[in-house]
Amino acid sequence: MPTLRISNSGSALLLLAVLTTFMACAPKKSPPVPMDLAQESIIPIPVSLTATNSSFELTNATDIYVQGDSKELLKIGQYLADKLNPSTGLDIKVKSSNEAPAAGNIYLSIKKDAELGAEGYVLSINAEGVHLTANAPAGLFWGVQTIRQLLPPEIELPSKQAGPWRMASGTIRDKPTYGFRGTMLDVARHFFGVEDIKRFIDLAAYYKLNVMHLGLTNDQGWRIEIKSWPKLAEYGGKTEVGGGKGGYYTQEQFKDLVRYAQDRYMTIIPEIDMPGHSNAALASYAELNCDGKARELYTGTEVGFSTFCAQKDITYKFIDDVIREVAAISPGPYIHIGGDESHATKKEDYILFVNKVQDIVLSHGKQVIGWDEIATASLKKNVFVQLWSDEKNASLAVKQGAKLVMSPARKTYLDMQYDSTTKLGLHWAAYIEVDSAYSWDPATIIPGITQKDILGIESPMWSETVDTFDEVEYMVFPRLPGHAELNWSPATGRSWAAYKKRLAAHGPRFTAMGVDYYPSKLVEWKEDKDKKLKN
Ligand code: IFG
Repeated sequence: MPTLRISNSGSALLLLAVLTTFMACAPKKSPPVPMDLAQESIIPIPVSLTATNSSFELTNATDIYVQGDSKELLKIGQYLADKLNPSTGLDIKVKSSNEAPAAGNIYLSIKKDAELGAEGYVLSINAEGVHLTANAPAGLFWGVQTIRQLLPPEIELPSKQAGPWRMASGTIRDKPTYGFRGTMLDVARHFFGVEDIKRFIDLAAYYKLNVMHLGLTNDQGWRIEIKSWPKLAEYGGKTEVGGGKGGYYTQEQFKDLVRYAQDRYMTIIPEIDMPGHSNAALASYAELNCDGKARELYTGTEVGFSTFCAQKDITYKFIDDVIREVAAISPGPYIHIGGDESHATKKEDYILFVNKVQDIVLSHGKQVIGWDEIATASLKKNVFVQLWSDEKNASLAVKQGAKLVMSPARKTYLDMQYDSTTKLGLHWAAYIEVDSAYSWDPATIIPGITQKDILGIESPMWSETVDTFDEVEYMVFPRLPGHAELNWSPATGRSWAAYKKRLAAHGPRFTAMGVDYYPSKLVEWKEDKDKKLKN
């Protein structure tokens, strides 16, 4: 400590008095509270993490700085600020800067790091600040989800909370195993409005999923406006399972959903299920039926009784019109053509139909994805096949050079009951408790199918037995976070015993986000209030 040399005692006393007064007024910077980053409960678990046993605290002096003035980075910064401000009340602002900000702030910047790929990120936290870097904006967006999970669960509450708002310090390097990390909502059996879909997109993004597959058409409903065939939505969308009022998305509403998903680095995959699961269209236009007779609207839950007429030219004119209009409002690369359970279609007609429809989708600049039965046709290049029930079709697909989206029903179908007492859902594939949903590996579940054949996992939520989004949440959570981890995190070292401890800490996060989750008895939920069992 340098010693002060003062010529005489008077000025020494004066100087001492000034220093003491100054020290007394300076804001007391309490020393950072030690916290252990390795004890945090991030889902999906990051690839690597180094804890440094300190912490960073958000204060009313904290702002979010983004490097440069790119609108995209400012949007990600604002997304984070909008997640932090309601519960902290800190009025965190988003600012652009060309260099790292002063201490006490959060900084998002693009920094080349080849190992991280297109979606990876590095999150560095110390007492002075938080620095999130990535090769591309998507990586920053996924790193922002990790920041959210490193703050107390109360951060997700919509109203001002006491705090403090501390994050454990250290460094996280993270990136996904699979590039296609999806979930699906069947909006045809029961219709779910725009706000429900936006909420599902938000919740899926929190767990770093990047695909939202919407089952837009089925026997019970046609849910997307097609201007050249207006009765599809107006008539084919007017009911649902159980006879309810149904509904549909106008093309403007669908474009709004696409934008909302894009802002969360999520791709919407529209599914037009065909040739089967098509009663709503067959009820809307008589000419689409082989016998020229319009079908009745259907509000039951049987499957396999409907088919487009593969032998009629008008069928392909119709499909070309539909695919053209859906492709025009779907910036993502894929159109899902369904292809499942076409029990009313002759085999040779099914193959003729699927081969023709693949050409139609390709002619509109989109890539085909379909349920695993399409592998029985002649697959074009670059087709994705979604395994759901027949493992032989998966092998057929891979033999034809297709890549697989893994949705084995007995592991990923979120409409399956948890156990025999679950009031909602079905169990034709399996009862799927939370541990069973987590304890499998897509790269080994089918003999002969390995990681190189797989794009990723998608978790479908079929809606025969649910008609509110609350009920969807009950079936989707807490199983979807486990699937998100199988999609994002490395398979090595994975165990239900370790995962369930992290999942337990997400109970309060689900509650803070208003998610009506199934409080499985297999998990010691860190909920401080008894959650009434909905079973
Ligand atoms: N199988 C049907 C779905 C739905 C589902 C309910 C597929 C690909 C059973 N097809 O899954 O339409 O009815 O669990």
